[in-house]
Amino acid sequence: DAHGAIFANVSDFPQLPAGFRFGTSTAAYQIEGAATEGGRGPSIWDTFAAQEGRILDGSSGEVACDHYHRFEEDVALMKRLGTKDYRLSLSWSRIQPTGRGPANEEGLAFYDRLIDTLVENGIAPMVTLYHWDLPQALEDDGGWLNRETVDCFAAYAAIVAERFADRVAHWIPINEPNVASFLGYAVGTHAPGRTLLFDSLWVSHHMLLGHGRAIIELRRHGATSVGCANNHAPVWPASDDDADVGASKLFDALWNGMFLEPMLLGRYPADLMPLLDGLPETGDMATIRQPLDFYGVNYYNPMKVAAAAEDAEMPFVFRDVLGYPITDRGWPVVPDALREWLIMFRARYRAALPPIVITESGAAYNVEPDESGVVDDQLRIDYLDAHIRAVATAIERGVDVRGYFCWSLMDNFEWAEGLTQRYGLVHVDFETLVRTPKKSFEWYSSVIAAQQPVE
Ligand code: BGP
Repeated sequence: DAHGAIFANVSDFPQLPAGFRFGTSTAAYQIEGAATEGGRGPSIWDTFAAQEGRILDGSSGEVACDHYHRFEEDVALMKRLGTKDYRLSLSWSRIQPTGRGPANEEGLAFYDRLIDTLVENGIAPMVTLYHWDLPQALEDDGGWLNRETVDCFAAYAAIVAERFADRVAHWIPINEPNVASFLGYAVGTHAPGRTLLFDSLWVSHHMLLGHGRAIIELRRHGATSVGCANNHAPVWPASDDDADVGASKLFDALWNGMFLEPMLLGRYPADLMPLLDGLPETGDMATIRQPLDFYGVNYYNPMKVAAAAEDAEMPFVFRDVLGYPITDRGWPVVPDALREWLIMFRARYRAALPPIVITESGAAYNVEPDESGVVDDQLRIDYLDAHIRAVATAIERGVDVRGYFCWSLMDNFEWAEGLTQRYGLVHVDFETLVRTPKKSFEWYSSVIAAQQPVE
């Protein structure tokens, strides 16, 4: 059994430093549903999911987990889990239905109720402003290719900080700008489904600028702890051949360096300069490089890259990472790569690097309840166990990691995978919307309970 080596055992589970935050993560479009209620405007994910062939099972986020109507039950689950932190995102088009203009009071009121319920239950919200659901009206004007979207995003940031910063300490402007621009605008497997290839680098630049502009507005309106949530994947060359090594370095610069270097150092990686002709405009880098109170890392797996054929559209191709167990999503399970990434990250950026928070980590295992209603997802326990231990080892080696947020609290609408991939600690029956805590829920709960209390 390939999983034997990483089998979970709570009794010898490491103690994380006092005050280490254990949480769960979700995103608005993936759980809320109520897509046409409360004055919410359409987003690019409503449009995309309605297009034939875009979503694996033809589903959408129209109902998803119906969290909009069931958030009290979901907060009660978090409380039972024992997590004192929860990462959620706001639906921009609930708050500004067209992405511009005055706020929709009903949208703000929904988040008031949600945030108040969290706080009353002793759970600190960490709020992401943008987890991929751009108001459709902004996309109609060019979306993130249009620099004006950055101004709109800054105005939205001001609205939400003014309303919620009295109760929300931790803020993240944009979830995974690399995934949003690469999948959304370069290859088109995510909304808005555009296939601009390298012309999508303007999207990346505008998202980075949005990150900086939003942070300025968040702080101006009272936010005290602001970070990011960048997806990082160690990139491995498929072979020692110069061509494969070169292709993997280029992809590493595009996937990892293109976002972290502007945020931390105020410059693009040197390897990308030939591709970035005309970028950036003077002054943008100073705006992008805002001091960060924490650096959020979303980690799933390493990637393997080879050189593409000469006539290919992109100079790199992806290869399977072999020799490891895989999740039901087909992604390799490599906890060592997380530990190595964290140690490398600190070694390379030292003083420029704020404390790290793992803002997402988790796996898809599609286990259903058995006859007695038990969801025995031992493989998720093994996955989380090994990845939290990897974080603990990195901390022992001097990396300052302050928290771990499991993706996800509950099974949800997993973008292009629709409802086919289950990442939750809580099982959701998408017919009845009944929630069932899985075995991994009980395990995570006991890990948290076994940690030393903060003095
Ligand atoms: C991350 C996203 C999450 C979540 C996760 C799982 O990139 O931030 O929102 O969806 O990936 O990926 P997928 O839904 O493709 O299986």
